[in-house]
Amino acid sequence: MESAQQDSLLHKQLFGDHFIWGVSTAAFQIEGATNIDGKGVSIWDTFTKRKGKILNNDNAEIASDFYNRYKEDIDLVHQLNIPNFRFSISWTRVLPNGEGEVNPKGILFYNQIINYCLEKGIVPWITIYHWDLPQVFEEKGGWTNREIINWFTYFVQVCAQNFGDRVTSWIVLNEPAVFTGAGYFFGIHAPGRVGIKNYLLAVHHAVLSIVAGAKTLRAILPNARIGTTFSCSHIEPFSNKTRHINAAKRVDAFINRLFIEPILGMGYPVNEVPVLKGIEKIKQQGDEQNMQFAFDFIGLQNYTREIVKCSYFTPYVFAKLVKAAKRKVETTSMGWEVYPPAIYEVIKKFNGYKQIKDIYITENGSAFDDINANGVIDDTKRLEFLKNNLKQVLKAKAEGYMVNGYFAWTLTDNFEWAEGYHARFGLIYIDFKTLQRTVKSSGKWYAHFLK
Ligand code: GCO
Repeated sequence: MESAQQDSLLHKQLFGDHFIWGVSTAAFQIEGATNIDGKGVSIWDTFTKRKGKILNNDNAEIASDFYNRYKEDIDLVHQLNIPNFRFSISWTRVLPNGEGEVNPKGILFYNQIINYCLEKGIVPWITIYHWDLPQVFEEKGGWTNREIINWFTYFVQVCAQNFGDRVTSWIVLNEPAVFTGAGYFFGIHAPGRVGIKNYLLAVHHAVLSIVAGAKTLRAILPNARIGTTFSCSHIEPFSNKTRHINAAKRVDAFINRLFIEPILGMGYPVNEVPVLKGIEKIKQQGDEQNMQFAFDFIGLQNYTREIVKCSYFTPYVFAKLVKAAKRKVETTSMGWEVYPPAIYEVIKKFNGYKQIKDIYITENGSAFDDINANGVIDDTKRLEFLKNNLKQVLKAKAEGYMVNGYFAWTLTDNFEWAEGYHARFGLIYIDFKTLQRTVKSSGKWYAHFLK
């Protein structure tokens, strides 16, 4: 396509030779095959069976059928000139009971993915945990049970021992703010639990597990590059009234600072969010040392910005988000504002933490209602989103901020959690009836850009 050539301000070379380009995926969203070849049940298998939890009551039993079509999809990664492929390991596919015996067919599946990537010259990046906790553990409290640290450490060990001879890039877990907040406080994601007590326990155990997992990887694979990923949104107050500014600070603490700061040795942001003092009661002796790790890189995942208003009716945070629809701004089909400068702002913000050694954007993307016109998917909005976000990443880089990688979310349309199949994020279109794949204009552009 000529558009990439014409866009002289956006050229791959401008990012430098060492910039890491990739695409990200997650096991539960793509694999399907939820109960074959010995796979055990995860909290998402259970949650998707509950009526009314997922839009249109969609489930992920087939998803994009990556389990059966991984070769075709990795061929597409190759065809799109994408050098790095990020995927996650389904815990219950490799450990059907969460712990104990491994499932050889599960190990084989991920070995096949890794080997096929390497055969195609693609670097595999493993996310160990992308939200699909074994249901057996949820029955014992899941992330609210401190035992999770041991369960998770064992899972990390199994992954490191089985895949670490060929995989050097590791992400311990994905977006703790989302799986604790949506899963244990709001109940809109699996396991669907609510309440501040569950939430604070889940948060603290997630921090300890991230660090325990990272230390385990380091011990088994001393040469691995170890990172972990955080969701982050650019936060702005509704107006410059003090109460809105303070509300924005509180939301920022919850959304952006809650996990990175303890891991960097700064503790929880209790000044802005006093309810986090509740974690003090949960903490045990020695936890302080076990909350910190010097990650080789931090993965930032950004999609939008949030505008925050003070609200005394919302407990704990005393703030609410002003929906993009109300603000009459352009939105994606997730209802999120299209606001590319957000990615620049989060890069800048995280550059403020001097202890961070390296920063990659490990997810960024957009969902729009694509139209398949006889096999042509002209997703102009997604293409513009991609280009405009890359321009902002480049701007950050040009201004001297550390950012050395970009992974698009995501390869193919997939199962978007509570949104089911309604939200299409892929560079590649999937007809969910035939499972046929068609590269969208955005995918063609990315391929050309990466050439
Ligand atoms: C996340 C997850 C992805 C989502 C994506 C779009 O960031 O929430 O990592 O699984 O699909 O972000 O919502």
